[in-house]
Amino acid sequence: MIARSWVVWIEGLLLAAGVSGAAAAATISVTSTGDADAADGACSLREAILAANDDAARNECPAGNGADRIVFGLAAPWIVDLSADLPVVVESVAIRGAEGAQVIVYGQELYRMFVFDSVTDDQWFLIEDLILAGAYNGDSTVRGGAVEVGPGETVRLSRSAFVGNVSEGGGGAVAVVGTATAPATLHVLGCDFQTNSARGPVGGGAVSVFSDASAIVLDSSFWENSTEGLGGALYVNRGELTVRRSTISGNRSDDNGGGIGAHSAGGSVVVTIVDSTVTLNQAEADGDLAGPQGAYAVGLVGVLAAQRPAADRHPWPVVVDDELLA
Ligand SMILES: [Ca+2]
Ligand SMILES: [Ca+2]
Ligand SMILES: [Ca+2]
Repeated sequence: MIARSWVVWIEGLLLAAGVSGAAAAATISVTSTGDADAADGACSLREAILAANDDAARNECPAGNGADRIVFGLAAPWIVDLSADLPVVVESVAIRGAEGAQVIVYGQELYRMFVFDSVTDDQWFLIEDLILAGAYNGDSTVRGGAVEVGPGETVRLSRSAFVGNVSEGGGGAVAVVGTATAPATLHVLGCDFQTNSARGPVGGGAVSVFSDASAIVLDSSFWENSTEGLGGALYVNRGELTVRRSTISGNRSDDNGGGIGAHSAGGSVVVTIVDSTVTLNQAEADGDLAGPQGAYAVGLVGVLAAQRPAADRHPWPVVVDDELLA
């Protein structure tokens, strides 16, 4: 079901872009867990991204052709240890690991991973069946530890896990950043976010939806993520966030919104939560270790719409024992 919906989504985007999927795509197979950009007998993830970006062969990696696929050609499990930030991904591409197996990209707690942004906008990007762990964004002026979605772009994250990623600029694991004229879109489907962290005033321990952007989160879980800003798990500023059939538990904010934080500066913010569980999250705005309402906090002109599901499903919002330590 998930795979089929993914195919329909990609086909729709290709049609919308006027692209013939059959004519303009190459499959680039990563054949090394190494991270070199060198003629060394194997195609690394780094080289594959460059080959897909440039539609030209890069050392052992074959040339991309328009919207490409990057796959992993070795038997899982395996780990790509990064030695530097990965190149910005500038053209539509699907990066797919191995369903049901472990293909891990590890940032060594030093490096950023996937920044998706094109000059033309309206590109699409997919990450599927990957584990992204230990990414680090040390630049407080940009967002996202493991993934950043730039203005005008659409990204889908599917069946992937995000573990122990850290950002100094909001969005410990993932950030989506739009502009008024080029909004950005994030779809999260069947993903797990654990122990990611956003330092500094911009929040979203796991995911930050930052200005003129929207995110839809389905069938996903958020455990023990944390931030010094708003939203221990999820933060949205001047944008829209929809969460369905998901669990947000044990996350923490040193500001407000242990689970979800929403804030609006110069626009509107809408958070919709349906058929999900938000439990045991904590917020500690003033450090006195006492207070209620840690599940979510909505500031300024924020709107929180907690819709109830159909009668045959468990009622929502299920908010239990959340604490706002404020
Ligand atoms: Ca090589
Ligand atoms: Ca390409
Ligand atoms: Ca762009």
